[in-house]
Amino acid sequence: MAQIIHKPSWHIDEALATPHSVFLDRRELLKGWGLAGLGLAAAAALAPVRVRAAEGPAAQFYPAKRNESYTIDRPLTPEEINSRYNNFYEFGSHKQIWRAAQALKTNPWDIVVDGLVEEPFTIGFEDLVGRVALEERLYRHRCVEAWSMTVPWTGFALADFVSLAKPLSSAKYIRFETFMDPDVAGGQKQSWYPWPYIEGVTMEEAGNDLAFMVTGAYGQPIAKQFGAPLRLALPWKYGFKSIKSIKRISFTETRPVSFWEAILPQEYGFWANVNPEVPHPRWSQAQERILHTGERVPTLLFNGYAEQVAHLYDGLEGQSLYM
Ligand SMILES: Nc1nc2c(c(=O)[nH]1)N[C@H]1C(S)=C(S)[C@@H](COP(=O)(O)O)O[C@H]1N2
Ligand SMILES: [Mo]
Repeated sequence: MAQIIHKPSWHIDEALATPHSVFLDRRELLKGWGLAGLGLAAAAALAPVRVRAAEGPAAQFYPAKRNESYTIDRPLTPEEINSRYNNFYEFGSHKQIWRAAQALKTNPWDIVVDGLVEEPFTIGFEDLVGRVALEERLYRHRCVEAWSMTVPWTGFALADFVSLAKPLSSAKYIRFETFMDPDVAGGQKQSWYPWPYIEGVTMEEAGNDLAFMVTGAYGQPIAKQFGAPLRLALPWKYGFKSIKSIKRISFTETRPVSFWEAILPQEYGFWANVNPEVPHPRWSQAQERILHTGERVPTLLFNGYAEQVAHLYDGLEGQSLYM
């Protein structure tokens, strides 16, 4: 695996030197589970790692009805695989962070809404979920590391949240911030990272039908390692845009600088739209590994969602739309 060649001036540890590189090959991972060469039946025999419906916040809303407009032509990634292969740097940079993430306390969970809105407010997660309509959607999920999954998310349109928040017409972007609690999330003790995790979208992107606020997966409240109780899913962008465990949502006039952009602006930008023809500076994006089968398939422009989102970028061709 190629490393960054030039050393940044600031302190960098070994894990940070390869953010978003593949620490574990999928085959190694399956080997680690004693599953190499075995089929799905064996994978399914793994104990599921998830919150039981009765324990999760807003559990009474599950399972939500599937919206058939958002189905895809790929098999779903088994929950047992997905829930043990995550990126959640607050809990470490390895691929076993699902265990560490169980320390997160998600109930109660308040979300601050501020910035360019008629009236800033704080809303409890359960209260928020009570004001929107939950539905299930099957989405592709493509990490910049060139692996992909297919996930049955439950949630509500980001546009519905925007209506609730009542932004001013001067708002051009939405900035999302993850919780900050180094006592619970050991990764946040690594002071060379610019915690908390930040992500952002334009108001136009937020209004697109595909932009989804996720509260559940696999028919239940989302497991902690997926970013409970509230995360984003922006399926036409690389996975790092889909920020987890959101605590604060701010409407801004200036473009937010995201966590990864602050660390490595030459590798991770604001737009991060999936494009097979634009390689990451250290690896190709032409193909992806479907996580649970190991199959390599061609990556699609906008991760297969070009028809729904390509128009969002008309007139922006001069920008780095694909990193
Ligand atoms: N707060 C936070 N959000 C995050 C991350 C993170 O480390 N912290 N990782 C991102 C990356 S790189 C990816 S690929 C997805 C992974 O989501 P998953 O673990 O549900 O597959 O979450 C994104 N959201
Ligand atoms: Mo990622």
